[in-house]
Amino acid sequence: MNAHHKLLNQAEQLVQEGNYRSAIALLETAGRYDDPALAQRLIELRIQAYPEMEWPQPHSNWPPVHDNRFGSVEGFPEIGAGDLDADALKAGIFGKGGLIVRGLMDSARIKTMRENIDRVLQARIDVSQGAESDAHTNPWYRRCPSVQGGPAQFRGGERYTNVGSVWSVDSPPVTFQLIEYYREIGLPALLTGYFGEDSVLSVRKWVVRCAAPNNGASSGWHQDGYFLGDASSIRTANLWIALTDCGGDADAPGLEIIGGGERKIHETGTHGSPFNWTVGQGLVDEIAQTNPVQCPRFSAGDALFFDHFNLHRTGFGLSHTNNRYAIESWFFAGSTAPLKQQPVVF
Ligand SMILES: O=C(O)CCC(=O)C(=O)O
Ligand SMILES: [Fe+2]
Repeated sequence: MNAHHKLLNQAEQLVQEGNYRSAIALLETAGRYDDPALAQRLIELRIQAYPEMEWPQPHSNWPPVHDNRFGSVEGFPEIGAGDLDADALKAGIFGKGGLIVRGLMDSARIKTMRENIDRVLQARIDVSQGAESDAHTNPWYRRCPSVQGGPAQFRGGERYTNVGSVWSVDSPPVTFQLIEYYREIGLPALLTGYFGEDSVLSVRKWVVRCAAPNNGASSGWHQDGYFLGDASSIRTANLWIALTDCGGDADAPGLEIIGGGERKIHETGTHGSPFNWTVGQGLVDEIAQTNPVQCPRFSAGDALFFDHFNLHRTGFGLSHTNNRYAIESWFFAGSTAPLKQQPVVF
């Protein structure tokens, strides 16, 4: 038996014993992103684990108290990656609607992730054109059986291009590397401190993206809380990481985003809104009178944390020339993770 099968068998044994956490930890620590069968099995386990595991009841210290350290800051507060901790995150999200963390991803990772996104988008094109979606021939785009539904058409569907969004879980090597990165920067412990319990990712709200300049075609203003689940009960933190210089005066679209930390879901589908889930420009203009729209300048590797009450859209531009790569990772407190997003244990 080769070492690889041995690992998978050991993981299987742990699953039989009901010990998903250990099975996941085993494959994660002893496995590699470029072992396609292992990376896929790991995603299966991460999805299957959530309903099988015990999660606490939501605790009552929510919204959490915070020290309001950014009280006098105009716009989104900013910190360096070395200063990121749960208290800063609470003060950023609950005090100001978000927190910018400069230099969260190092340049080697940024380069790898951008190359990964190119590979994934290309693999999706290949698969949609009938190429074998076999583990070994096309490991970069491969949907696991536990992943339900979604925008991806595997054959004969939409025409895919080298820009667009892909669920991270549709690329097992990317999922492996992203979780490795989260561990490297201490994110699991940080989020446990933030939520007061362990958190999970999800199939549907964990996205890698290459966004083309929209140059005149606006994307929708939205609050993710409108469609994620019951906004008043879920507890979330989105880690959005720029992999390209963008926003502000950069040549690629960033995010347009309202700060202030108001905890309310705004009316959608009115005030000239193009979709039933988007907030119309007229209403955004009203809200912007008290909380102006911001378009922070990000360098590749900078990150922004915000949650499901934040109102934002992909940056609108008229003269952008560059594609923008980014990673969007929504984390949910395990006790309130919405099942329809398909929680992913990490
Ligand atoms: O990357 C983008 O342009 C959109 C991101 C977004 O809507 C989100 O992270 O919730
Ligand atoms: Fe969003």
